[in-house]
Amino acid sequence: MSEAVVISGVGLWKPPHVVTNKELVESYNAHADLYNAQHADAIAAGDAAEKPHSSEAFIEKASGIKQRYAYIKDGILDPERMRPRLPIRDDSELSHQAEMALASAEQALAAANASAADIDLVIVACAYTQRSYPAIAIEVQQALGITGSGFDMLVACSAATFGLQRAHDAIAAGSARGVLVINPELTSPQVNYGDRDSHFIFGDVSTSVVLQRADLATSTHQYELLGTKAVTQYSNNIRSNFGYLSYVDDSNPYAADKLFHQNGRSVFKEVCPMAAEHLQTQISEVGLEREQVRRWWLHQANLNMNQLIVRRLLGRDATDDEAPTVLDEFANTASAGSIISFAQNHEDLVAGDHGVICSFGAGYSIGSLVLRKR
Ligand code: CO8
Repeated sequence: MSEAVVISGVGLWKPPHVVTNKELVESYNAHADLYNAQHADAIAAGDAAEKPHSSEAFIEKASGIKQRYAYIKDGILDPERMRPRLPIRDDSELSHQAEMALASAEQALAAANASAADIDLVIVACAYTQRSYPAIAIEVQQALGITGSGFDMLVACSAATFGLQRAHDAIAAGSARGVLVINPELTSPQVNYGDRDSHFIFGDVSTSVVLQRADLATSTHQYELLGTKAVTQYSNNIRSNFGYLSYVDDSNPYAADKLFHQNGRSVFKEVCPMAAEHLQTQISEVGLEREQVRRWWLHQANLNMNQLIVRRLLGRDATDDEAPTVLDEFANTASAGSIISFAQNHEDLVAGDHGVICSFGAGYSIGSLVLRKR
């Protein structure tokens, strides 16, 4: 029989800068005015579309987002730039994403009462890595003095839960005693801050989780994984065409299709029922009833989306205690959202309480883990 696996520690690192909806809307509107003035003739001739103004009221009502954190704020609010001014570091320096990763990883190790010697595998799981190789995970592994191996994996918004599943399987199969799963979500360089439909959606953050063989874990708060479930179904409704082929393509490597773009309405309509059904199946598979789940640490893309999913699942609204919201403070942090929710809302559970971590997003991809507090 395979060993029981527990989450023994979690870490959350917030970037130092806050960008409010007000700041973002003011800069976007100034950018739109500039664009419209510069393209006045083309707009009048019907050859270009006018950029309409954004609105704080719309953003909060449509998404529940009030602010987001930025790793680098400089440049984002400049109407003539609309992207962070991220200094490129020398190859000999610690990379930006490794720095973010380390900040949350050290917290997770401390919470797990664990050290580098307890970890055999480092997985960096997120929506983008800043380079193809060497893996950010290997850079972090070296910085922490961990022996064993490390690799990066990209599954957009479900990278964290898919990474946790990989970690669980490695421990259950006996190939690792402890695994560090890190989500350094540096989303701001991929946001099109000049696009009204998506300029407000994302924020930067880093989260980390330590998983261990249950008999080796010594932390105060431990959560046994009763089951993990990951599914994907191809969709073009959330897409970024940025990639290594940009070098051989003579089109603009910075064009809007190279950045995050989506058909948000379709995503909303298609993903909500998929996520509700996935969660229902997942908890049934581990022998639980919906009302036995004490807490839902849901993906944080959109407040209305989460409310709809919970309503479909429970047949009623959930309280914030049952399904905590963090996207008002953090916005959508790609795969880290459900882990932030877990990080901030897990210590009050008592032994025997059940909870579910769940993500959903581009791919489409849905990942979930059923936990029981020990
Ligand atoms: N200000 C004012 N008005 C606006 C704005 C704005 N900023 N944006 C749109 N409007 C207008 C529209 O033009 C539209 O006007 P009209 O009715 O006249 O056509 C009206 O408001 C309504 O627009 P929408 O239909 O687009 O509005 P919705 O109510 O559907 O809300 C949302 C838009 C918030 C995008 C919503 O559809 C949503 O959240 N959908 C789910 C999206 C989602 O979860 N996506 C997942 C993306 S994350 C992911 O998978 C990971 C990717 C990797 C990370 C990427 C990091 C960069």
